Amino acid sequence: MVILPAIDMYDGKAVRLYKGDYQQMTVYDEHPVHTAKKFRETGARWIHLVDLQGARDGGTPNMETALEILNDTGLKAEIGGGIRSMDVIRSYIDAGFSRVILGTAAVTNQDLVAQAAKAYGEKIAVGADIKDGFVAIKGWKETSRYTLDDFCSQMANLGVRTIICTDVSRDGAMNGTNRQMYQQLTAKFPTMNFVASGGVSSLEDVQALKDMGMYGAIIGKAYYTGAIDLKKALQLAGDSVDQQSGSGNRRTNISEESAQLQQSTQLQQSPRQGGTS
Ligand code: AMZ
Repeated sequence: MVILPAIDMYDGKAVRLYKGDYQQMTVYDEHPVHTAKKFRETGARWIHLVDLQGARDGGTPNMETALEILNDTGLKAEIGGGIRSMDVIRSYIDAGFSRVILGTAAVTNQDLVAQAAKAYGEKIAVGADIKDGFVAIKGWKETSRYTLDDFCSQMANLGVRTIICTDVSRDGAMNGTNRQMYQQLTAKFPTMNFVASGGVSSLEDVQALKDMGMYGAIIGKAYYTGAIDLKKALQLAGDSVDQQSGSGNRRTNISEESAQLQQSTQLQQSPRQGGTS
């Protein structure tokens, strides 16, 4: 499973919101590229970036910051927030982003989704941000009429394979991720790649998501608060740079470490394990 540590950008800074509320914002880094470099040094291969102003207002005010992160770290990057036209999709992909995420446009402009999926294939993902049972748009300030299931079916029909699914009520809340929702999604849409986002707060969450066949997990607040040790999460998921491309002994050591970690995680299962909250 892929682990994507996250940077949400606002005014060029790395911030976190509580349940997507722009009034409840914590600034974690005035210069997000430093945080991104730490992700890289820790062994991450991927980064998840969101332009929060773009998501709320449209446009891409944090594009420069995003490009700096991409170019200075060499991480594989996905980005969402304000991507609502083919021109913007093209700019990000031409700049070297591995994946762009369409949220609002996936609800309001499905011709764009189909056109983009046709032109860029796996580089196009959509965000399914679930609020009160329906897909939320425009910085999670509005909800559409799509249920998660209907939305995923529709996106599959349009040629999209990767869906980043956020339970808004868990985002930044550190209460654990919505395992039941992801379990149902992977069972119902076995050919899709699902990325879990929102509330991933422990190594047990990471293990559970991996076990149910999720393609990826986004780690946001849990990284910034120290609740999740990114290196351990990467090892548990089998996604650190060393595991993917390391040589000989180092690789063996990491596999052993990963097995031990997995064992100890299973031993320390929290009461939440297997539950829904
Ligand atoms: O935290 C929020 N309020 C928020 C957020 N993180 N609102 C939107 N987003 C993210 C989505 C998706 O990655 O999870 O922005 C992207 C969607 O943006 P848009 O502009 O396509 O709807």
